[in-house]
Amino acid sequence: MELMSSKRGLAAQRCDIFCNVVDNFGDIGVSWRLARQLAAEYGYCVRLWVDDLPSLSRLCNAVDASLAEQCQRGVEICRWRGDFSKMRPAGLVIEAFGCALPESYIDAMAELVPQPVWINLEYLSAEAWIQGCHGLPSPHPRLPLTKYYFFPGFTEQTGGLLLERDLLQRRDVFQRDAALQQAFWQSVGIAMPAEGRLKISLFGYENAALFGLLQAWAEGAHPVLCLVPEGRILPQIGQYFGDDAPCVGKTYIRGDLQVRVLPFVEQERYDELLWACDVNFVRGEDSFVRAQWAGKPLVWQIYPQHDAVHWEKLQAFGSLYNSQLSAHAAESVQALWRAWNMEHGAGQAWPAFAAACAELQSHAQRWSRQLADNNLALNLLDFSRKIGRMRAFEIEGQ
Ligand code: TRH
Repeated sequence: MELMSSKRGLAAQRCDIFCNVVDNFGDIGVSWRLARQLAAEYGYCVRLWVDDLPSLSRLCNAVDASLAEQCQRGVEICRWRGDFSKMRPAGLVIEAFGCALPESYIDAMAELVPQPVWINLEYLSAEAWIQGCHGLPSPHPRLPLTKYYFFPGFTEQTGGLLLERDLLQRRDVFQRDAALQQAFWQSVGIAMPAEGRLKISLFGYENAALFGLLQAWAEGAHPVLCLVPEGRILPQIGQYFGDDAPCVGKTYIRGDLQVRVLPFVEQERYDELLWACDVNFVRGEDSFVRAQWAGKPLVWQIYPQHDAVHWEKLQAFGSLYNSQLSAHAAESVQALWRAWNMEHGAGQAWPAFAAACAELQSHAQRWSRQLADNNLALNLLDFSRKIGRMRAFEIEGQ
């Protein structure tokens, strides 16, 4: 690790990302994705400071959770430590989701000239108010430092969404190429699903609406293959099929429904699951965005917040996403999303959604292309350069 030998000048193109894992995989999922992209596509030397390495090792199996420092996929991964006073901060500092930087690191930032660009990467929301808050400064109460709020989002007035440079191209190749799809299915231990079977990936939190939904699939008009990555919803899958030890590799069958339990795969491979399915149930933030890039109909289980503000977020995204759909398709999406998030009535809402799938499919493709022009990593670097130029100008003027 580099010591703070000089207080003048910043090493070029270095970025520190700080991630405090609150729960699940969203915080680290977004931080890891951004870190990889800044390193691979923009040549940044990225250090990712994370307080929960076991969670990261689920997204990238090569990560050894016992190591304090290691390099994976071009990113220096460091265990979040107590004392940062001897650390030279990078020129670009990203605090993921307001995770509160260590005081000793903030003090070190304040001593640098020019100061690092300090960005708080916020949670994603489609609510209109974020457009007015995106890019706003927040002066430090004690030190001569400013932090900037950077809001991901769906409109041009926001920071956009994380999207790797070649993702949509790779998706299109995959979706056209049966051999690639076959290789994917094989890699998760499944023979290429038969034509005409609706493939549904199901990644979610515990949800009481699951039983009705599974019943609707079992009794429905189309044969369904449901792929469930190992995780929080799995015990309920077991409960529905009368198995108190559901685990990876198991298959359950009822009526026209077949359920397969998949391993939790590495982050890059999860995209392939989304691309290979016809409908994707996703949750939180990062899988929700990836499902949009997959260009397939999706059902979003929003991360529930105790003050219920998630309902407004769900509504805000629904209004944007559904505005380009016919009335009956929009209604079917709204009804299933509401039922899934209310944990009641998803089975009843399913048939209308399934009937609208052809329209939802073309809409999902259009939607992904429409969003692709607003690239978060690019916007973030442009923003940080703008702040950097402003700083240099201020110093010159002193
Ligand atoms: O895991 P999530 O529910 O994460 C969160 C957190 O709860 C967080 O605190 C909250 O603020 C946020 O949601 C809104 O859902 P998310 O965001 O979809 O993250 C899941 C990550 O796991 C994502 O990067 C995709 C990845 N993943 C894999 O890498 N392999 C897999 O097999 C699966 C199913 C997911």
